[in-house]
Amino acid sequence: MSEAQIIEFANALFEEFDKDKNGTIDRKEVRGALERIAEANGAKVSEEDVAQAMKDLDTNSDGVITRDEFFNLVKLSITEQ
Ligand SMILES: [Ca+2]
Ligand SMILES: [Ca+2]
Repeated sequence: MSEAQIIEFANALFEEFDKDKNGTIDRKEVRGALERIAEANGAKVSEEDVAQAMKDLDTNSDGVITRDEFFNLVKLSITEQ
């Protein structure tokens, strides 16, 4: 994937997670996203799952995930493969 494709992909994903379109992903929105993924696998989302996802995504620990934080993680997870 080229840099531009990664950004486009991350942007689309961010828009999908950011349900209220306020430019950040909060804990509730993370939970919603996880639940959708879990549902597809017939699994349940626990508080620990949400907490772990927040820890991974919210790198400055201010309780919300900004576009930059999200992009960094998407970039990292794509380029590591
Ligand atoms: Ca939001
Ligand atoms: Ca943050």
